[in-house]
Amino acid sequence: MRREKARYCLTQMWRIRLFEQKLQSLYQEGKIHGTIHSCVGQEAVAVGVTNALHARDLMTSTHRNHGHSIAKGMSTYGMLAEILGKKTGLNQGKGGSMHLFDMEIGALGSNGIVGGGFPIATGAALASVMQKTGEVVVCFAGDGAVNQGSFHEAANIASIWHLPVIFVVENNRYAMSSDIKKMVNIDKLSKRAESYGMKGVTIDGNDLELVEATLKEAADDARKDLGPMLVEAMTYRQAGHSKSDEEVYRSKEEYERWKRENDPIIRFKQKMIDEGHLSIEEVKSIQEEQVLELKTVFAYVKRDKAPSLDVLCANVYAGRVGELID
Ligand SMILES: Cc1ncc(C[n+]2csc(CCOP(=O)(O)OP(=O)(O)O)c2C)c(N)n1
Ligand SMILES: [Mg+2]
Repeated sequence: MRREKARYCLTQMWRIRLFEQKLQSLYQEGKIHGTIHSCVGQEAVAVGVTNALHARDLMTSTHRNHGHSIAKGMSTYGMLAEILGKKTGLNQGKGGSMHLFDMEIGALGSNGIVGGGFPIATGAALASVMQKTGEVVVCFAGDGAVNQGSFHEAANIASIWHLPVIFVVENNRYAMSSDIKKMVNIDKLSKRAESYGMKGVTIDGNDLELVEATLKEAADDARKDLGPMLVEAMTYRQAGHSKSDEEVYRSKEEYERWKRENDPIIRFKQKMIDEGHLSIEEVKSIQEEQVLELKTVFAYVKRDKAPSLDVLCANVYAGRVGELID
């Protein structure tokens, strides 16, 4: 891995983690309405996947969407403003955390409906084929989402029509408080791919380089009309499910072990140092740069105003028929 690439990957992972940590404290201060879902511990999936995509490729995200969005290139300013309900937000502050959308960077939207991204991503892949754009679509989903009917319908149609969609299932072991071991009777979720006649693989999702290499192959195949793929990325969420989670469903030991032995940032920076791509000083300064960047972003966002009543009501309520035609 070249030095610049190593810098980029670590920068992106820190950008995501610090963003999530900032949200956590803003939430505790009562400054965020609605809810948020932290992806701390899952950063390597977001960065590895999006590294393998072309800028024009598309993605759909989930309720745990901040990492995917930042990694794909969404502005942290626009995101933070959106989450804090400011008119400078990506959706003028009307959508909040679970409705981050930015067509400029191919982000077709996050989704508060578990499994809601499958049909959207599959439809976008069909559009890509029909319009011959060459775009590949990544559909992020959680382990809980593959038990939804939408997964099975999308997987089947994507396979029979050879659509360029890659289903990236982030298996963080839990769907809210439900342990994956109690929710499915197979050892690997990627096994489900076979029953739809598509390729499926389970990988270590906290190994950024492996995630990127796997996705690169999947995207190359999709571009060659070789059809969709299911990639199960094993990972772990280090935070609670959302903001009200007593975490009685997992042990402290399990959590501590993942944090200590399998944190994607610690693993990546250690590997880069060991392989001589980055020095200890560089690794430190990357983190410091990101602390400063986020501080600056927040300082500006904080001063922004909430949307006016007119803006708040626009595109929310349907007008009278006459108004709509006008
Ligand atoms: C259709 C639907 N059912 C239930 C919910 C409530 N819900 C929100 S997140 C979640 C768990 C999702 O788990 P998973 O897919 O593993 O994603 P993770 O939260 O672990 O990232 C549930 C059940 C929902 N939002 N939508
Ligand atoms: Mg999960």
